[in-house]
Amino acid sequence: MRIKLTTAKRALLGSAAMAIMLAGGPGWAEDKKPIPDDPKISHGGSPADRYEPSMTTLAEIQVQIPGRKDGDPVMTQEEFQTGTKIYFERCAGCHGVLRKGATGKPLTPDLTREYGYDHLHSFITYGSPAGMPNWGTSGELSEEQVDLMARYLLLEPPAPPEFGMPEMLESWKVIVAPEDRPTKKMNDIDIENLMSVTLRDAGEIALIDGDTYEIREVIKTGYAVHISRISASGRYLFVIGRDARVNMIDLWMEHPSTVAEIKIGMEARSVETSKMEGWEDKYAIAGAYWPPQYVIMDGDTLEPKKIVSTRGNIYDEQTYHPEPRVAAILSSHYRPEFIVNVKETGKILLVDYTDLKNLKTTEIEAERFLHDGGLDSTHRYFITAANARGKLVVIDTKEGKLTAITETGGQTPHPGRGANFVHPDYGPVWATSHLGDESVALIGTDPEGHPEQAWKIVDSFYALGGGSLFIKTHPNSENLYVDAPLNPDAETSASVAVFKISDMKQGVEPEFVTLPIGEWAGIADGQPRVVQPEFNKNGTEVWFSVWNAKDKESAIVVVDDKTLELKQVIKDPRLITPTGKFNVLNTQKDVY
Ligand code: DHE
Repeated sequence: MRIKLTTAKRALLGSAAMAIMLAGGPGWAEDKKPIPDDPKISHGGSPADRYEPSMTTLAEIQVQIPGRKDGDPVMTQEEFQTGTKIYFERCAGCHGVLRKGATGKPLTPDLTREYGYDHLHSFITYGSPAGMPNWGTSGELSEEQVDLMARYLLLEPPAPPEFGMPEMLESWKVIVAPEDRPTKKMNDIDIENLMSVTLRDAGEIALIDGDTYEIREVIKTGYAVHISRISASGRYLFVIGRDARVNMIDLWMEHPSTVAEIKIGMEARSVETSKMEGWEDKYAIAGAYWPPQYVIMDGDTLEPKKIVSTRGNIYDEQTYHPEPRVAAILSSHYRPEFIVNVKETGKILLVDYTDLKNLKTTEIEAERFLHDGGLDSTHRYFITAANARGKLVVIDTKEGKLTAITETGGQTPHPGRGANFVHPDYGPVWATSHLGDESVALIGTDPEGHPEQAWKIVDSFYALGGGSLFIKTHPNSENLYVDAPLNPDAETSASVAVFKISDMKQGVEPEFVTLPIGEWAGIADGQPRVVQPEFNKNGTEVWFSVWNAKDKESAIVVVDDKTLELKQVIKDPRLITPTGKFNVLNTQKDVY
């Protein structure tokens, strides 16, 4: 069954969603209850609120009250520990680990003492129009917790531990040495069509055979595992958990499994490997949220070679930021360089890995709050979202220079790696959807053939609703898929919009069909969200995660890209909270 939405229904869904989002608080209508057990709910009600980072690993560390002074509020060690846990899980994503501010305001004691207890108490209780969630009135924090947090913020923040070479070396394990690994592929899997699926709350990945839909392996990885990336040769799979544990998996083994692992910090989100010709599989790199740093590792063993801190000055204000997090990392195809997004200082680093002893880095002034992004179809340009600023930044990876910074016109662009296709009127474009509204924006990517359109937003149109995280197409596909997993409406968050690329026309709002993926999964219990379209290697099928609470059934739904009909529902008790999916060939070759 397929539903086609009328423009009126679309408008209604869009505006209802926006009304709820703009209200700032949870604002869940009775029939649209938050999805139970969802960690993101703890950040408040709007899609953007719910997408703020949780420093869940830092939340577990043991801290001491920093030297109490006369006049400090009385707080027991136990209360301080509880306050720290709540702070790292719910506040640090916006206000920073050290409370020096990020997308949210700084909350250092010099400021909080000026505000005073009563002000802090009501701020936490009622929130603010600027985006602070109403923790108290929404019931997210109890009256006791609001009181505790108002007192906690008057104290000096605890400093979480650093994580340098001794800690990394201590965590580093080579489980199968390179010389003991197979010299040829020892299994019958079509590795190029293998899908590495994040099982978020299980701290595992599932390797699913793209030909047979069979789960070939389930492999233990880091906590709240986040993304997978593939080495240039396609042999090694790298997986990173939010606890900053990197697993290196050898896909040639009879039963693919971890051959090396390391922890590169306390909180992390990104991992990548060297892809430049002549440097294939030589190095791996991972970026951390805490401590703010990236580390370059040996591509065969994960031996840590070089740790580089990202602490430094914000690109425009030129004031010091103590904790600029490392967001997306990509590998250049034009130079032996890693492309590293540094979120809070708004810098993109091009890290030359040819000589780690004499490390050369090009530091590009971009925009603050860099998040995710991908390459254009030629792989020359890196396009990335400074999402809290509503902008796209374009880097020329061949020349090593900033090319453009463009407003998308939407709120909080969130492209994943984005989607490249040839628009019938505008030529080659790259697309992003948005977290904060229902729009999809297309940016022209062909400065040679279409110089008028290059690096401008050439079109913007409506998809299902706000709360989109990922958008995808494939060179062999005629379709553009847009999800909306963080939309407050349960039906919308379980559906996907599909646009026919050849029907797109200048000046005409494109129609889309809505695929009820959640309904197709046939899950009776819970309110699963549908997240992250990912193609198989030939671009003939697109896979969706039907992401339910961890104690409820989830699924992967496979759709035939030509007919848009259901092809397969993959269910298995081991598929706990599936989210990201990474086809080996598409990820290895940066095809999206
Ligand atoms: Fe992600 C990519 C950070 C929450 C699924 N996510 C990324 C990247 C970053 C990031 C920096 C880019 C990595 C790269 O390319 O090197 N993600 C964050 C957060 O800080 C945030 C907002 C909150 C947090 O506490 O982690 C966050 N992410 C989520 C989720 O809740 C998602 C939807 C489900 C999950 O598994 O956790 C999620 N993020 C993903 C996925 C990608 C990703 C699937 C890779 C997309 C791709 O196609 O490459």
